[in-house]
Amino acid sequence: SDEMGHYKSNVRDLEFNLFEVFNVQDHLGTGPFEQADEDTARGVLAELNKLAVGPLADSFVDSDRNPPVFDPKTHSATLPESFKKSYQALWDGEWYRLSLSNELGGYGVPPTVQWAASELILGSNPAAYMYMAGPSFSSVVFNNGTEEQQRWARICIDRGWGATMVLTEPDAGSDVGAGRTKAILQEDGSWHLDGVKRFITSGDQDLTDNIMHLVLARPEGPGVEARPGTKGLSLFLVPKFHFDGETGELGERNGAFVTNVEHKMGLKVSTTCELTFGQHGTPAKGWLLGEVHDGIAQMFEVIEHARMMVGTKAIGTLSTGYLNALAYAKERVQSADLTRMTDKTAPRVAITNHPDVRRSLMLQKSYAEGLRAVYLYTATFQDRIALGGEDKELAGAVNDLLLPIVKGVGSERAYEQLAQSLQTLGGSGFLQDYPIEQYIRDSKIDSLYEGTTAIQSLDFFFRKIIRNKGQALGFINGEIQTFLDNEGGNGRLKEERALLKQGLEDLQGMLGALVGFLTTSQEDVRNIYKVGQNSVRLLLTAGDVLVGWLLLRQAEVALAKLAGPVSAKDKSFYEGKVAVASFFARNVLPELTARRKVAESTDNSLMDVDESSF
Ligand code: ST9
Ligand code: FAD
Repeated sequence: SDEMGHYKSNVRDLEFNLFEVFNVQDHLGTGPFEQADEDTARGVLAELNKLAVGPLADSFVDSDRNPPVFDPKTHSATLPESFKKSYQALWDGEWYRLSLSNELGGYGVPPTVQWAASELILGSNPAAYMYMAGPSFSSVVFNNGTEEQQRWARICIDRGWGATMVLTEPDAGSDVGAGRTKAILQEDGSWHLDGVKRFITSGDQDLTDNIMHLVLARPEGPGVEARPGTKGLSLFLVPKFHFDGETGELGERNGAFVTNVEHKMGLKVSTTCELTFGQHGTPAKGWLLGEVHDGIAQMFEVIEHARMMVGTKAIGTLSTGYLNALAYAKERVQSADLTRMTDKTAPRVAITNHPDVRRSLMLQKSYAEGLRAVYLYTATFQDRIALGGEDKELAGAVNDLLLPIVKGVGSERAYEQLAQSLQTLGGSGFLQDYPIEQYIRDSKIDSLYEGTTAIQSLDFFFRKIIRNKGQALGFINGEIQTFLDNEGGNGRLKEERALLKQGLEDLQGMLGALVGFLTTSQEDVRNIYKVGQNSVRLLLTAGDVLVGWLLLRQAEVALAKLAGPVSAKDKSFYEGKVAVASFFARNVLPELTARRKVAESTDNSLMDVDESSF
């Protein structure tokens, strides 16, 4: 399996989403996407796919077994040669341009197509994608920076420098506002940073000549007002090496040093660094981004993008996990067909014939393809934002609502279902001869960083639903309702549509219960705990409704295609779409009724259990 390369992509399904379900070709060639037409988009996927299944995937295993080496004397991390080759191939293809605006050298490709392309990199070699994020970080610097900082952003892009997002400290993880790293104003207008950050992705590496750290710190100085929590944080640009702001030529080493590289469960080639500022005899000089104290909001421009990236990474990994399991199952012969279980002379069959293997494979397919549809559906709202039409504001709110689902549900279901992919291989799944054990290790991080699942669920309920007054949620609800009323599908999928209707009602009921807890918390503050007990349940349930709905939308498209002439390959593909939508509706959606009952009957007995009794 190593010779073949680990990565099994699904370009057919990406194209199905883009051009048959969401019809992104309708706005290609217009406005900001003037440079790109459907052929360009298909060409991007085809070209990148070659790289993803080939040179990019090549170092996936080696760089897990031979992870980066940290030298504490020089504060530097050295990456494995195999990985550097993969990275170089990605960089040389100039794929970083995909996510840049036209102004900064981009290709005018819409977010939908960008994310579809990103899945191919993230499924093949996610760390390479992250090391290549310097140019996208530079766009945030460009959008928020002073004129001088905009020049720096261009230098970062032209020279291919790396970049990091630096929030976390030992005592400030989920609670970013607890951060203590300081930035002290200097007479020349720069700032000296002082403190220790940890878990910083790409904090050091030997792929790029320089690294631009985007650091949240607490400003101190005359006229600077100190404020508690996240609102008292500012964003500073702290380069690894100083550089000439006109030419980009490198100067002295700045005083931000990597003081440790963590040993991890997975995603080992992505360095996770302790970063110490100003404690090694050299000041760590930084510059305030845009000369305004608005750090957390500026950083959230990066975070929103990174959360979308993490969800897409998880979903891309699940997809290749499922396709590896499927390929194995088709070849593996074991046991007789269940109908002949008592006949000891019966022929042995491929395990795809066993009902339980089929159940598991179809559930993997449900989440791999359903969640792919969820992240691409989300990206359609990013397209609308970029197009800047009248519905731009609503599109922004809907994108915000969907991000915790892409990130939180994507990562949780991917990890859960990858365990099923491994199970499909029997004992062989446990071996390092196959990629699935590494997929599981590499994707576990996705439910942890960029805000844990619990944090995503609180964001979803309090910020994206309550604070938004249900506007974005109401919009999606309307979309699903319209779908239910239209009765598409050539008279088929009736029962499935009824199951989706019930699922949507269960979600509404669950949400109603949580809103009730929130309302009554004004009289009894402890009622808010009942929201906290159910927020992850709500998030996962919303994810299941979206998966169920989008799979059924896909099935309707597939049925329409099947009514006309189709190739044998497309026939299988479309029949698979109908089968997976029906399976998910019948096997998963009915579970939502039980979950709703659990939520509705929540009391606070859990909160009354003494800690010593756990
Ligand atoms: C990390 C990195 O884990 C992992 C991988 C890195 C890979 C790097 C490569 C990435 C490649 C892609 C990057 C591309 C770059 C971009 C390109 C773009 C073209 N939405 O609720 P409040 C803001 S890094 C937007 O009171 P608390 C907002 O300004 C570490 N904004 O919060 C708000 O003010 P207002 C990740 C939001 O109670 C303000 O925050 N760490 C949102 O003070 C305060 O809000 C985490 O993710 C939002 N959803 O603090 C931390 N939410 O309300 C997780 C808040 O006035 N913890 N704001 O608008 C949290 O998220 C917490 O909820 C908290 C709470 C820190 C926000
Ligand atoms: P904690 O916040 O201590 O959480 C522990 C547990 O408590 C979790 O289960 C959490 O869900 C739960 N919990 C905490 N608060 C609440 C709450 N209010 N309600 C309910 N449950 C709660 N950070 C960066 O700044 N830049 C990076 O590049 C970066 N890369 C990383 C790479 C890796 C490999 C890792 C492991 C981490 C990285 N991080 C990075 C840090 C990452 O974002 C944090 O680990 C994450 O935000 C969680 O913080 P924590 O680890 O301190 O966990």
